[in-house]
Amino acid sequence: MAQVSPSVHKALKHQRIETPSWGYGNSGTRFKTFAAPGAARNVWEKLEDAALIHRLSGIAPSVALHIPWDWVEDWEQLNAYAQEQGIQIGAINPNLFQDEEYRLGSIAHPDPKVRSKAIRHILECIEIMQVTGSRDLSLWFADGTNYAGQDDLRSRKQRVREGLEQVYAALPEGKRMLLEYKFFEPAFYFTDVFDWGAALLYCQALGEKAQVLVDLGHHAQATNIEAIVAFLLDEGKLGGFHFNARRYADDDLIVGSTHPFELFCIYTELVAAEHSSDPRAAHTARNVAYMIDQSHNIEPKLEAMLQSVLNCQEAYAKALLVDYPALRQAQQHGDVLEAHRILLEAFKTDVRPLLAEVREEMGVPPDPIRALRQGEYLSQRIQRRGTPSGASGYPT
Ligand code: AOS
Ligand code: ZN
Ligand code: ZN
Ligand code: ZN
Repeated sequence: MAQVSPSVHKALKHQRIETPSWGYGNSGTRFKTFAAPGAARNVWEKLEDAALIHRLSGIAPSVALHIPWDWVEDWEQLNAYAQEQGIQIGAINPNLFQDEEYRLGSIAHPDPKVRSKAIRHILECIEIMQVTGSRDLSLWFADGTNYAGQDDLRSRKQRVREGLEQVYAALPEGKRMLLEYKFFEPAFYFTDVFDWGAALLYCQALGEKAQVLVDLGHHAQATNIEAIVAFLLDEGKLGGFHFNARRYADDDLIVGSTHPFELFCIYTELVAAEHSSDPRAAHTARNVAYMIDQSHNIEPKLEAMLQSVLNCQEAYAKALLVDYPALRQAQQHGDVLEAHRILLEAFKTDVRPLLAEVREEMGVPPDPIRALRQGEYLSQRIQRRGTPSGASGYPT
């Protein structure tokens, strides 16, 4: 491989990927959750696992929490524990879908009492963010309807808007709310925040502290996600990602496992924006929250999470190798295939030796997967934690 500029090394050392607490515990599909030996049983163990992924990769220093799955009485204590482990608590995700009352939705529910309950829970999450020092409130609403006529769509839109306004008003300076869209599931006829355009409109109406969150699994087949990323960057409205892989629907599998070229193209948009002369796009790109949102059912949890972090690292490394000035020139000249080849050149580069070098410079194992497999990490966890039971998701 040709000499790589020191700025590429520097950028790779500064890359950050946040892992999700829910990826360390037993989770599965609606059919079955298989029990994983040694899986984390509570939030303390999830933090311990997130810290291990950071020690092995060097680029995963924070973990997103989901409330109330990760509820504790004393948030100061949890925060101190995270710091002791060498990580930080990242985005806070309220749960607006698991309670009985949410059968018809949360902030879009026809009953104002249910809407208030949902808002109270989100406000409680903002309080938690104050203690944990989290910057981002990560909002995903399962709200939607299953049948045409079930509810009035314009009224629902207005309820969502009102609810988001209340949340926005309670958001302290320096904090952000990231609004995640999803085109279907669990609702199958209509979803209230159904695409990036709807999310963008809500965020634009709210103000600067509201930005869009792009979950790679939340798009219809063949949607050009990198184009959405470019558009949102240019509008100053890309707040963050939920990385995962999708072939069919919201598969939540290891990011980069199905469409590595798509992940690379997404990263090229981000790298280009970071270095762009447009201050808004550059500022937006530098503040993007890179988060993983995966739920592994048959894979060993730690290895699946580590692999995901490393796949993001590989995609980013390749995006950094793109010859952007040459690319712009080819674009300017209308040289269709030269422009395309410039991207492919970087995509086809084997960056593994470069990454091994960078990791040595960072003091982490050059081959983190091998280090995880050879270390006693999993066997120690199995000894200590046993096999926390999985659950059948499907009534039998
Ligand atoms: C659901 O499909 C969304 O991707 C959510 O972001 C997420 O999976 C859930 O809220 C876990 O916190
Ligand atoms: Zn079926
Ligand atoms: Zn998500
Ligand atoms: Zn999802």
